[in-house]
Amino acid sequence: MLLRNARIATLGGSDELIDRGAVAIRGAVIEWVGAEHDLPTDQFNGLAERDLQGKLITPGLVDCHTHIIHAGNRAREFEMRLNGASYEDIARAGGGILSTVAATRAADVDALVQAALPRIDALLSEGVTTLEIKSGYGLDRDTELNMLRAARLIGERRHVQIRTSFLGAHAIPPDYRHNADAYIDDVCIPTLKEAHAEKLVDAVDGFCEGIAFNAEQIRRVFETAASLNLPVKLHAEQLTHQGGTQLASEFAALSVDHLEYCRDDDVTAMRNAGSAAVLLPGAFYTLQEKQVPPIDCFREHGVPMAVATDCNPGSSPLTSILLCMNFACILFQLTPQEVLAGVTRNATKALGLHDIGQIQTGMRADLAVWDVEHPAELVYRIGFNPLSERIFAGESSAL
Ligand code: DI6
Ligand code: FE
Repeated sequence: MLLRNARIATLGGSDELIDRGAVAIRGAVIEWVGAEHDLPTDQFNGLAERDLQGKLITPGLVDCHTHIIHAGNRAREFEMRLNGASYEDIARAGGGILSTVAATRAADVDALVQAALPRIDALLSEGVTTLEIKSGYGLDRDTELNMLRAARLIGERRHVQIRTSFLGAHAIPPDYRHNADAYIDDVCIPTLKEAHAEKLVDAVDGFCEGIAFNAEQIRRVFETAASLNLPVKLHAEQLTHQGGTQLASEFAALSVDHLEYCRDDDVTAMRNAGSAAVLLPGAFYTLQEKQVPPIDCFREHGVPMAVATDCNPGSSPLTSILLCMNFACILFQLTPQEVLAGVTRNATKALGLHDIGQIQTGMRADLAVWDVEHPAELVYRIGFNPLSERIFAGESSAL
């Protein structure tokens, strides 16, 4: 198809919009993008033309950090936190992630898919075309594998690209309560190998935190990842500074995520490693965190900033990427341009993908068409969805 008379945010480097622009799509691929007056019309005679009447086209949005597959909910803990309990208190008392682990272990693959689909659909309805999904609520062999199988099934049931991350090192399961090292060696690492053999793993993640694993335990998981040629990413410095960022940088992590308590020398390590910073304002908001990630330092060192929902039942029960973008501006002082790059070009970097995230010749035609004049309009409204059309791999899905 040939989309004409559109405003286009290509995310190709400059923030400039193309006014009266066109995008030519053949099959799943973008064949041409530019201003209408430069369009080599004869080259695209066969394509179905569509007049977009000035609507804005952006790359399809990429939610690069979610725990969207899980069973149950944690509304009760939400109430406990409103009454003064902290996220860490609840985790140490055996609630938190472990309460979702109990619910998730009790669900089969099909139940996990069914539970996740309404949340997935909420994201797709806001223009998401690629979504990362982590395991990490099984913490045993069977359930970790089932979560990843459920993630792959979602990619078959919906027009969306799914990227999986193995997060076996997410929390210490009750059966290994005083033996985190044995959990890593006897469960986490063997399960990672099995999941990889079943082609269920695109990247390996961990939670480096006082209430989870220390850097030396995560290191063993990352060494296994390296031996399997899998890229890594890490939840680091979310609640306290634990040195996860330095470790992740040693392994040239695709991304380091959360980062509220990260320091200047962590940022330089990330820059040297080429890692993206994934900012998760939904967790910051939900936990009423006060410490903002060092945004100016990321800017100064040119560390690409991505923005994601962290959709999970505890610290970020957020299924709106548009609200997440608004949070990133209001809570972290990102500009609307930075936020748009954060859910497109830079989110793509955080996943190690190269064929999406921008509107460029040769890239896959994953696009979002918005009934707005300017990208800032996507970000500033609260709770309004101006998506007019979503195009995944060249195919338009009516809303
Ligand atoms: N950090 C998070 O924000 C999620 N996991 C993590 O390591 C929270 C997961 C949960 O509370 O269920
Ligand atoms: Fe997370």
